Amino acid sequence: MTNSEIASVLAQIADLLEIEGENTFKVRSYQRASETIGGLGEEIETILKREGPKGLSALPGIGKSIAEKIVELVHTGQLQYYENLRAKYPQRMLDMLKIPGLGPRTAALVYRELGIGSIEELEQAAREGRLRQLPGMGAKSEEKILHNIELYRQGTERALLGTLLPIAQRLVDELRQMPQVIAAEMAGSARRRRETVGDLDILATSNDPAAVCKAFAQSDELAEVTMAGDTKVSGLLPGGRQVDLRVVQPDSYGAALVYFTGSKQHNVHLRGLAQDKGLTINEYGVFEVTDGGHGKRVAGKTEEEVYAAVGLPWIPPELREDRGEIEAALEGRLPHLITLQDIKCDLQMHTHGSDGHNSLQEMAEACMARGYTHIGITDHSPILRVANGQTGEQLRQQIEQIHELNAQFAERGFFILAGIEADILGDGALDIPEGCFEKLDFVLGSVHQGFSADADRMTERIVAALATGQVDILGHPTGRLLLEREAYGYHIDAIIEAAVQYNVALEINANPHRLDLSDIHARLAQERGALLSINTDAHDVAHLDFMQYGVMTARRGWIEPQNVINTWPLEQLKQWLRRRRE
Ligand code: DGT
Ligand code: CA
Ligand code: CA
Ligand code: ZN
Repeated sequence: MTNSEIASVLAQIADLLEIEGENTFKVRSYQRASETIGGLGEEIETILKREGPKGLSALPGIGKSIAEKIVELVHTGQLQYYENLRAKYPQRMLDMLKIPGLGPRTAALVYRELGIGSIEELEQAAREGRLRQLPGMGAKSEEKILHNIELYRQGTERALLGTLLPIAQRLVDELRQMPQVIAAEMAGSARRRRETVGDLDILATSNDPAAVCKAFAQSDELAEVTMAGDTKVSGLLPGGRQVDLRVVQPDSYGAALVYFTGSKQHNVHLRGLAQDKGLTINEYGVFEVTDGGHGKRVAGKTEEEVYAAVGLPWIPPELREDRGEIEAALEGRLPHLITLQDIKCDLQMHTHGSDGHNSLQEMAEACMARGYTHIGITDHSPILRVANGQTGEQLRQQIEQIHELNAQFAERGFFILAGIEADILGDGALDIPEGCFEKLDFVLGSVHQGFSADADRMTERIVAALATGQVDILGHPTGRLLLEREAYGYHIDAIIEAAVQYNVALEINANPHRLDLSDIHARLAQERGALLSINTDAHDVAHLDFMQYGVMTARRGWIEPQNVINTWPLEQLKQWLRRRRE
């Protein structure tokens, strides 16, 4: 049983208890336990083997009774308490909670009063105007529920890159282990590192495709195999998402990779280039065009060869969206893209100081282990009570503690910058406690409240914040949550212009739910001369690994390392931060 499976059962118990009308304390304890386990760096099974149930109770937020339930779940693969709760309600009742804005209280209400136990039943009731008779509901709420069901359905058509990429990587690794496989690679949007992915496309090359297909169909990662041929396997992942494997001949591998990596628009453009050269390009190779159809094969074995045949250098998959990369390649001006190895620091993370799961020291150690030379700590500011924002007194203590740690870390070549994630208030002022600005090394300003304001007002508010001269980095600039919440209204041009004018770096928040700025906005920012900062916003040491997704988004945005302040040596960063503190 994996940690995420355990976390999911605990989260469902919390939802069911809330539907039951249980007290919030009890509900909250299951939610916390779920969050703790979901964010653990180590498998629960390993902890149990080593330390027994005691090892569980030692984790934050896990009491004796929940620890016992986890032990039962791990040992028997089942939990009676959970099964009993589930049995009280229709099978698909909890699906309703996946609809944005629909909580357990509403689910309980519509079930109790109208016997509604699934999304479809809820949709029908809303269409027929039967929800408005319920207390606290009206025609407006029916409209909103219908709109949100629509949003939910769109969301299920795609999944986060952060969810699917690790699975795709495991599948590719399995293939590479097979003796018959010469090479394997993911293709499609996952290889292009698009922020959301529809389905997984995987390619392998072998002289014995049937054996590869047969072995792949046995993979533990697949919940179901829907089509098993001699050169192609289609299957479903546990959540129902599709995976396609194609096994091709070595002569065609490069051509197939180009074809199935896409994007479709990129491929169409390539075909045009080929045509101009009297060539035709497809998933099998590049061929000379003759009167009778396909003539001699000129390329196909590798991607480099395929691109070279149409007069291009190899183009990184992240750029293959037909957003000017082919023109740039033709003119020899493809960007020198940033890589994960360029990143020297992470400048947004939370600790026990606010809503993080780890101590300052633990975050610092984990960052050192990732090879960083410095980091910035940015716990929440006082006004954000829901996230346990720090008071001035607490912040001053934290800064003291950072100085002490820095004295210890000096010999290890590591430095912590004292920062804050300061809320941008309604008028653009920053929520920085009295007398703290001078003590801080930097300020990350973010909007966390008042999302319903219109685009003009929100933009004014953000621009006003940048104009205070107190902000060094604008955190998650548009507030979007992928597949969940649209960005608040904003005018990106004005925000970028202000970032340039006031010398503020715009964040690419690397959390796979955010990736904010997006690839397109990041590219625009770089073109206009703005600086960028890629940060994980980690609330747990495990989240520090999100950095890779931020870098992927940056690469899709054509970002070069020198424009990202996280690639700078500490001295250069310090000097830049001092620009408004001297
Ligand atoms: P997704 O799965 O919606 O996130 O996006 P992709 O890009 O993975 O698209 P998918 O899975 O439909 O197809 C994988 C690749 O196969 C796609 O990027 C390009 C190639 N491909 C699929 N259909 C066509 C087509 O009709 N023409 C061309 N030129 N290429 C195609
Ligand atoms: Ca795909
Ligand atoms: Ca596909
Ligand atoms: Zn935040």
